Amino acid sequence: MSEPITRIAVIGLGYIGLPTAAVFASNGIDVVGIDVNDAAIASINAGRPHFGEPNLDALVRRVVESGKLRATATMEPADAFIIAVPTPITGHGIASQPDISYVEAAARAIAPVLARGNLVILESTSPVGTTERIADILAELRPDLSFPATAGELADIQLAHCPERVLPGRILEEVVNNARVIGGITRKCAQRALLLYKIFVRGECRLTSARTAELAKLSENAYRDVNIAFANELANICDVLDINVWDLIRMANLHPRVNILQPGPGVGGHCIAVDPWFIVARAPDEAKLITTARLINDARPAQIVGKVAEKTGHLARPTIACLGLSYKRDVDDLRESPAVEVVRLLAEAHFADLLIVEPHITHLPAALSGLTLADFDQALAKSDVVLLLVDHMSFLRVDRAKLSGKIIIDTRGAW
Ligand code: SAJ
Repeated sequence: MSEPITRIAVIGLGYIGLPTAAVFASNGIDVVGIDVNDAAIASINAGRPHFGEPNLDALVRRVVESGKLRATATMEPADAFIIAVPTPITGHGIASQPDISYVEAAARAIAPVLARGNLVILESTSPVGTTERIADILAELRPDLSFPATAGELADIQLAHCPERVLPGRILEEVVNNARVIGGITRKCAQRALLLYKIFVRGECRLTSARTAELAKLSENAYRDVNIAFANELANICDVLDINVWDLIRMANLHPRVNILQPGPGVGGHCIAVDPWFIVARAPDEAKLITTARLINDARPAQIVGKVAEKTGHLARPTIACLGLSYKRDVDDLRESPAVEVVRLLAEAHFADLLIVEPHITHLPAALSGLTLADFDQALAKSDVVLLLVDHMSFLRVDRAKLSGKIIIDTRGAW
């Protein structure tokens, strides 16, 4: 028997939780979103997302006005619980360790309201074994209910890992159309989760085990990290051999089975720069290539700063227009952004005056406090050096005449 799902609680109303909650709500499900951030709750209940993502504003406004989506700080009973909280890392570089404390806290918060027939889904990208860890926490706190580890297919509570795969900037489109991996602790758990996602997912849904789903998600991002590291390594090789790396890659990619990615100032965002460490933490001796790729990508910001110093060494104290802070094109997200790290290292090196241009933000992050956020035109007018860190469309459309006579350092190969 499987109870119909008419009411869902989404725990964590961030980049994944809020769009997911809003899409379920727009498909007629009663959704309550739970978050610890009072400002986010107030903003969502007023019909406004607390971060920028194309088309999310209109959707959130519509589902909040229709009463289908509501945000609160207190857990409520539901048929299904979807956990979409952050899973950061603690420590740095090779010492990075996954921090699943927010997932564990969500499990503890769900426990008191859990009821027979409920489905618990982990969407957060997590180290292998985290879905089972949630089941263990719930089982310990609710000895009156049965769980898959002991009751198998007959368990009162079903648990599954259904990792999100959406690309920031295209979330609403991808959340519906991308294929999904649905990993159940038992087959029945996966089948129950499939019924839930079928409410809105149009992409193919594949059922597997929770552990396979956990590693599949991590592998997708590690695959991209390794491929970007390859491009960045080529950039380093081209530097010593005096070859234009972007030209090189265009040539190599003419081969029908070669598709080299783009070098840049490093890899940012809350996913690709973080997730590979979850694999390394669980299998450090085996994950050699994944570890090396992370280290190559993490070394990029310092290499870019070295390049800037080299190209401006003849100037007494240059003024550098640093274009872009976000982790990639046309988003306002600064998390793990290599551009922020480049600017921070430049400031620390004290050899230049910096004018920072980031059209998607109104104030600088704490890591850059004391520096100047400037308007694009002003920064161009006042600078000797233009350092392109993010290939925002507005930067690519610049009037080339405004760049003439300046030292251009293009870390994205965009100009
Ligand atoms: N980057 C390069 N060179 C490239 C491509 C990207 O330097 O050729 C850099 C970007 O500038 C950025 C970083 O890599 O700093 C990551 O950007 P991205 O667009 O590759 O990926 P994310 O982090 O925005 O989203 C990824 C996606 N994963 C994959 O493409 C395998 C997305 O589908 C996942 O849902 C998301 O991670 C996530 O949540 O895990």
